[in-house]
Order: sequence, then C-alpha cells, then structure tokens
Amino acid sequence: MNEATRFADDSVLIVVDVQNDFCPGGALAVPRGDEIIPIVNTLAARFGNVVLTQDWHPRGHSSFASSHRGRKPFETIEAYYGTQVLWPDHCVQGTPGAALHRALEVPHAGLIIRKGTHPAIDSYSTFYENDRKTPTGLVGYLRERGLGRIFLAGLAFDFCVRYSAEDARREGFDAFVIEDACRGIDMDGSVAATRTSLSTLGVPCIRAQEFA
Ligand code: VGL
Ligand code: ZN
Repeated sequence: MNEATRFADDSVLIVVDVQNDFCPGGALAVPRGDEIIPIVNTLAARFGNVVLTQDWHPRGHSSFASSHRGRKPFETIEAYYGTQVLWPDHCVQGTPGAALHRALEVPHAGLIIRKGTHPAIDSYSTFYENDRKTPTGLVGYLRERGLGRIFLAGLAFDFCVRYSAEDARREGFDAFVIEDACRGIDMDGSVAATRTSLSTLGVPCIRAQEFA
C-alpha cells in the first residue's frame, strides 16, 4: 500500500461486533476484547467510509446452547447447513448486551448491518449467513458505492472477522485484516487456523500503525 492508494475513496473500514456481550463482563466475552476500542476509534477517524456490524439474534436463536436440550456452550451440533458451535445466549435483539460498546466512537459510520437475525441460521460473516447462501445485502451496498478495498477490525478475530474477510475475498474485493484491532476467542486452535486461512486466500494481516 502506498500513500496514494491507502486512503483512497474506494476504501471502507468494517468494524465487526464491538458489542457489550463480546467485551469483558459480557455473555460471550472475547478475552481483552475491549482493548481494541481506542485503536478502532483512532483508525475509524482515518476512513471516510465506515460500516459497523452487530450480531443481532432473536431470543431462542438456534446457535444458543440453551435452545438444544442437554447441550452446553462450546459443544457443536450438526445443523442443516453444517457444523455449528453452540454459544451461550448472547446479543439478543434490543438487550444491553447487544448494544455497541459505549466507548466506541464512530459517529460517521454510514451503515450498521445486523446479522444472525434468522432464527434457524447463525451468521458469522457479515456478507453471508452460515448456510453460505443467505446474503445480508452488504455486497450490494459496497458495490453500489464503489467500495472495493475492505479493511476489517473487531471481534472475534477467529469467527466473525475471519468469515467476513474470507467472504470479502471470495466476492472479489481486496481485503485486509487489521490484526491488532481484533481479538480472538481461540477455541481449538482457531486463531492459528484463521491466520493460515487468511494467508491462503490472500488476505494480508496488517497493523493499525500503518494508518498513522
Ligand atoms: C461471534 C460467535 C457467535 C463473533 C458471533 O462476533 O465472532 N462469535 N456469534
Ligand atoms: Zn452470535
């Protein structure tokens, strides 16, 4: 990236799921998840185009362990669309846990995209739900606005950031993950698997400092 292309108008920062439930004290806390907030605030100020995402589940969502008799959080089940991790109840629509963290300051964000709203499908990616087919509409938004270079930050590095970055590449966007502006859950080596997958797909992991 050189100076001419770095902040070009076709760049967009997507800030993934910086919500209370993913921060310390929340229902599905990502370790040290709140540490990224000042980094994201500074970063976002460098972008003219910013999209925020919110994990936004109806009560009784199929990704919740509590929706499956005898199942516990972090076990997996076979859903009709494939293997699904079961999570503690989190980011229930309209609850304080689902709210964006109050320290997040991105007033110029142009779009908030909510995902995981369908009762029977989880959605890690902010482009397609976990059936890999149901779109959120974000591809259309980005294409219509000519935003072809996607920078990703947020929570969790190894789930929603990972799947979003992978889908961005598959859709033909340039994608970059700003790794120090992310934190991971790290289940069964998922952080290492994410690094491998992103590098295979041609998604560079970069540092927030590159935007100073
Ligand atoms: C996420 C697990 C379940 C995430 C969302 O934002 O990474 N992870 N729902
Ligand atoms: Zn979720």
